[in-house]
Amino acid sequence: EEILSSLDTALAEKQFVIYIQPQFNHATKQLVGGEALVRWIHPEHGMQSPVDFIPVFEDSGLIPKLDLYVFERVCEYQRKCLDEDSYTFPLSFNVSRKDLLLPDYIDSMEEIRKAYDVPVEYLRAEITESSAVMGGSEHAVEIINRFHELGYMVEMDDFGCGYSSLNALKDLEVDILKLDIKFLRGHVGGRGGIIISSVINMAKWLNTPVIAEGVETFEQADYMLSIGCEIIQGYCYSKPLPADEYHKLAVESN
Ligand code: G
Ligand code: G
Ligand code: MN
Ligand code: NA
Repeated sequence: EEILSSLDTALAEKQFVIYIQPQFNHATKQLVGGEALVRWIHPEHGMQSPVDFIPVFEDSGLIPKLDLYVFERVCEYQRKCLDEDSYTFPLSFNVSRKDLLLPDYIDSMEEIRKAYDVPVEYLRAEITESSAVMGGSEHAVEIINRFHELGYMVEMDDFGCGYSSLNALKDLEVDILKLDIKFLRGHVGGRGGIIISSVINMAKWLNTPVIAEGVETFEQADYMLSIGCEIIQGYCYSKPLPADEYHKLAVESN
């Protein structure tokens, strides 16, 4: 397609930027970190959503290139914080299943991280439960071990949205669960509430902190806090922000 040939150009011309969605501790109202989310500022078509273009990058085999570009922007931003500020919050970045099928993907990440001299504790890899399972759980275990050897925390993204969340959780020793609460659809009670509080309990037994994603109202945030989940990422606090706006927020909240 036309879009395909333009992907390489777009990367070369740096038409991609990172937005950062802040994460808050709802008990203290403090900002505690954020997730980097890519945006494509297309010269003719304007801002494109990753929902539309990530699948195209995955199908065309260009996704590792894009994800490494995003990872580099994250390292660059963290370097800036480390230089300018007395504190730096950890940032999560997304890793595609296709990235992890490349044997040297993590080596390439490490080259970038070292070039920017960012300590590994400021960087957290998000993998989705579906990507973990679809690559084969043995492979996923290897990947997670590799990240752990290097000192990265690994987050399981979109937990609860796939077909085999529990299976993935059984096999994969991730450090943080990102629980998408979108399926509550506005109200906090009912079957959805029972399922969510059970997941929070299970995560406690597994000693795995949970970040609630897709939290749209403070009623939902209060509910999550009441069942033991403090960390909130969602529209109730903030949409994903341009990096400089996120930075202002981070500086203010410290
Ligand atoms: O806001 P949001 O629309 O940003 O993101 C939509 C989807 O695109 C999410 O599932 C998210 O995980 C994915 N996504 C966002 N940024 C990236 C990225 O840099 N790399 C990959 N692989 N996926 C991303
Ligand atoms: O990587 P992941 O699929 O988790 O990306 C997060 C996605 O969720 C992004 O598309 C982001 O814009 C979106 N998102 C973040 N907060 C909210 C929210 O409160 N409600 C909804 N509906 N989507 C959200
Ligand atoms: Mn994510
Ligand atoms: Na998610």
